[in-house]
Amino acid sequence: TIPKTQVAAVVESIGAPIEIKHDQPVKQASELAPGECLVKMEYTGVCHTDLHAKKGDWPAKPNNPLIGGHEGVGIVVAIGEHSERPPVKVGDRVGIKWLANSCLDCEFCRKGFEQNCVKAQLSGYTVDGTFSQYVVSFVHHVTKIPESIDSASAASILCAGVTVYRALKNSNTHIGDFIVLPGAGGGLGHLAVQYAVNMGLRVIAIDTGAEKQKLCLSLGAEKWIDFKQSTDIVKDIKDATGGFGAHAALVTASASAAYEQAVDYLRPTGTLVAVGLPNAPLGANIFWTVFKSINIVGSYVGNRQDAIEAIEIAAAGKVKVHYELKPLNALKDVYEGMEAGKVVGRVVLKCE
Ligand code: 8ID
Ligand code: ZN
Repeated sequence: TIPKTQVAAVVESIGAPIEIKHDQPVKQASELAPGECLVKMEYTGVCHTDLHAKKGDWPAKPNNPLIGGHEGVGIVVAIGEHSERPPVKVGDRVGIKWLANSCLDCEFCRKGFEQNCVKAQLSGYTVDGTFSQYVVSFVHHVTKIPESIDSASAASILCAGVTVYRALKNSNTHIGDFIVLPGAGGGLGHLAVQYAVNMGLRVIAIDTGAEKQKLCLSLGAEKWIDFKQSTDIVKDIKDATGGFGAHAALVTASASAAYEQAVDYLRPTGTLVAVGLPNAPLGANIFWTVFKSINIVGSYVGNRQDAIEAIEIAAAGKVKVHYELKPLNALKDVYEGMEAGKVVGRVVLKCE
């Protein structure tokens, strides 16, 4: 039976503190619209995007009061009546990603850019997210979770994993190429290291601190650069790449400083993939961008197929989320740790 109320982490207004509330309503089966499903949450990862949402520091503002969270796994407990050919059924274990729903009929959806649909609904931003016990999501966009991966290990693939997986597809790289990963010790970054190594790329990890260094090197990065200790990141990267610079940079750092030198340390024809989301201008020198034939691309989460591929690779054991498990009511502390750059890999919360 579905309870009438639940526990959820709520942000009442932009910048307000996280409150753990015990009286949040749960939408009942009979109240679900066609296409909606109710998911009983098991685990949810905490993404830096959730912290941006809590702070309201992006130009597009979140809904408030807001239940954040957009990389979660749970069980479908109800499906809206008259849902058209639902690809999931009650009892299925599914993932909830940032892109909660899209129209599937516009130009962008048809071209596989579901994330750019003008009617896109975003989990934990424009619709309530996974920092709760029950979430209303959408049958055509939830991702089935393969049996061979447990829910806590799968959760962060639904945002961090799919995002860097898709971003690597956008990086114009091939086996043997060098890729620089600023932010490599964080949630997205440590998964980028692993998907990149799986592609046969040679990874140069940039982040800070001994723990993140150890993690990145253990995951297969060939070179580590501590951005707080290096006096010349461009030289360090050129030295590590035979003097030419890297073929690609995939920036997952949430600070704009991490973007500043990318065009300088890329080799001619290299690609800068922008993923980390500071609300700031991209400070690339136009002359060198042109003169070196540099590509600059933005890469925004992934579509349904990217999510399926990213989770299957993880389920096959080729990519593992390095996470610390905490209760839902630890969210406030997790945000503080994240703000201070202290989260190594990911934090995953148990939703009950
Ligand atoms: O679709 C997208 N493009 C997408 C999807 C999901 C998340 C974008 N994001 C965005 C988030 O909103 C956030 O801005 O990616 C950014 C990173 O998310 P995250 O991986 O969840 O954050 P984190 O775990 O805090 O990791 C960030 C890492 O960057 C390092 C930090 O030390 C941390 O390990 N870092 C920073 I801050 N400045 C750096 C610098 N100058 C840096 N690393 C290298 N050089
Ligand atoms: Zn995210």
